[in-house]
Amino acid sequence: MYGSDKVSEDAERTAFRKAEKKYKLYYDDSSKSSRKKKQPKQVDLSDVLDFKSILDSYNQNGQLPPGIVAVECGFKSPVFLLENHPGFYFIPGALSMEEQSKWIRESLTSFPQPPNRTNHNAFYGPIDDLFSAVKEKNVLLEEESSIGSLDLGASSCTSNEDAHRWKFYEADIATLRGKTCKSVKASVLLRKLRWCTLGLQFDWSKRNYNVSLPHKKIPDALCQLARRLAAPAMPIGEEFQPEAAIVNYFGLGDTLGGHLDDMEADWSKPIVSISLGCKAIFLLGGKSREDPPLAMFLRSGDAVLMAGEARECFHGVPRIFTDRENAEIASLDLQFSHEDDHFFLEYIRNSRININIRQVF
Ligand SMILES: O=C(O)CCC(=O)C(=O)O
Repeated sequence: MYGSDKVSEDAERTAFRKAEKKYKLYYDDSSKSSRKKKQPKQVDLSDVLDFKSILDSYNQNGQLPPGIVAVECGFKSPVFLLENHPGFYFIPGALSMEEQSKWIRESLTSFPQPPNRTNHNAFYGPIDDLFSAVKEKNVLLEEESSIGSLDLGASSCTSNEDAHRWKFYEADIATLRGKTCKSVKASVLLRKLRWCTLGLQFDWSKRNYNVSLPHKKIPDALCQLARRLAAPAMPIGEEFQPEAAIVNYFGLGDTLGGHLDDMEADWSKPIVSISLGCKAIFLLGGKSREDPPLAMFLRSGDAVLMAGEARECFHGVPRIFTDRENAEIASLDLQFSHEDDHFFLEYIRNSRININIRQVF
């Protein structure tokens, strides 16, 4: 599904593509030439379904817009279903602030740790302790194998599949050595982190789960959370078995093109999808890209389940909002108000994280 922004001319014309283009971040041409900060083009958001305001009015007067059904499933808020999209469940505010903060921290520290793979593996090989390296302002340098490595100041060691070797160095050592070898700041690598995989590792090139790749089990606490969230969409008497998860990281302007999640054997089991950080627009289409998708906001702490027929529906994320007014992360800010949490705060103020957990077999 990554790279699916590269679409053929035909795909440009589909209803799904049109909606993606409608909500994608574009900048105002008029501000381009001026010295002023680029201004995002205004976009009409009046068609975007807002489950937060639907919940507010439901709590006040018990009314729901046509086509939306509310079900009590033991969460703090009702779960919303869409009559036109059987198998789709929206759980507003499913995660407490503490849970959100916990999973943001894990997504930036433990989740991208080897043997979990990230989008950086293909080029740099496994990278240890990226987030610590960001805090230390370290720089990743490519070792020149012919002259061996300098041991000075190396804080971690990595090697990729092509036997290139990369190590983090303190910035001043990197400045000296960087004249003769390739280098990249840890902060740049974090900004360019797009995904990591937990549990069974997904092989993007073959679009399947490669059970022979080394992997760690999904942490128990995340499995428990996923089981609790999945319950409304599970076949009666069965419990969700989390076997793999993909963590998506979005920065300003990043999108996830329309796609299907069809690599799992049994589509009756839901995909549990958790939103953290800045607010986003999610598009839920139909079985064909020609079906006009429904746009909805996803806020930090919301969870979505896609099971059964909804598993056959195209979906994607054309937009995240990082401006203060639209990102809606004021309460999350407070969770990271301690000085030591400065790096988490800086990251999440401009980013969104999605953790989607799957039962593969
Ligand atoms: O970011 C999201 O909310 C959706 C993620 C998704 O669709 C996926 O990873 O398959």
